[in-house]
Amino acid sequence: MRIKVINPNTTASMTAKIGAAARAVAGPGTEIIAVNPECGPVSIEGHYDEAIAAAALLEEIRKGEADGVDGYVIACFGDPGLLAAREVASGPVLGIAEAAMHAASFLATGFSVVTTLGRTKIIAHHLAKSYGMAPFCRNIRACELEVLALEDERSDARRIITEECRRARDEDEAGAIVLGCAGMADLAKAIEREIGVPVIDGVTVAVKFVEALVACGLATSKHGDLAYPIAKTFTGLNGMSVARS
Ligand code: 2AL
Repeated sequence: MRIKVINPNTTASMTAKIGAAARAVAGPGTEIIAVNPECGPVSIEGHYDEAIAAAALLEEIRKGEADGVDGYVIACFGDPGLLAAREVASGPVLGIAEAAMHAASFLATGFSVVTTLGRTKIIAHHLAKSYGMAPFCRNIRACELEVLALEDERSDARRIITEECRRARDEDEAGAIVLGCAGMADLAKAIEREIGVPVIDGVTVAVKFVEALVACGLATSKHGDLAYPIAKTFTGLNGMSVARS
């Protein structure tokens, strides 16, 4: 099967890291197509970034449909454009926040999210509530690290994130940690070894959940609100249409 993993920011080094994490867990029959859009923010750190990035992400879903992709992962912790992506896609679409939070709820009675900038905490909070994960979510913590610091080897990101995860374990009594950025995908196992509780990177668990759903022959419901978008003209957006033949 083919799973398209979309990093909705335009930073290619982060896409490569996300693709490597996805391939490390993908089954032998699974091809991972890791992409980022050409247009949009270099990092997603707020509602505005998410709104702009979502349009380009949906274009990647449209292309994936034309290419016969079986399922998708939205590799940004705000899960931008998730429900719109499900309207466009026939196969399953999972966001990394929803995948990671659900995985954490299977492994512990409570988890804390450790994310980048404080201003993104409200996004994770809203997601936990809308996914029904609030009862499991002990806390949402920020490291005050910009997303692109995760791409800079000179930043002290790994140490700072590890220490915040350790505080989450001890101060929140979190049985598991959910990493709050796709750019942290390469850190999960090292942090887990250091602090001794499950540390969940959403990219890897989302890939395995999509794989499982496709293997079970399950696809996105086209009954009701997730039906394909209504074919219509999008004024000023050349060639944009989701009409299916
Ligand atoms: C993210 C993420 O996963 N990718 C990105 O650009 N921003 N989320 C976050 N909370 O920093």
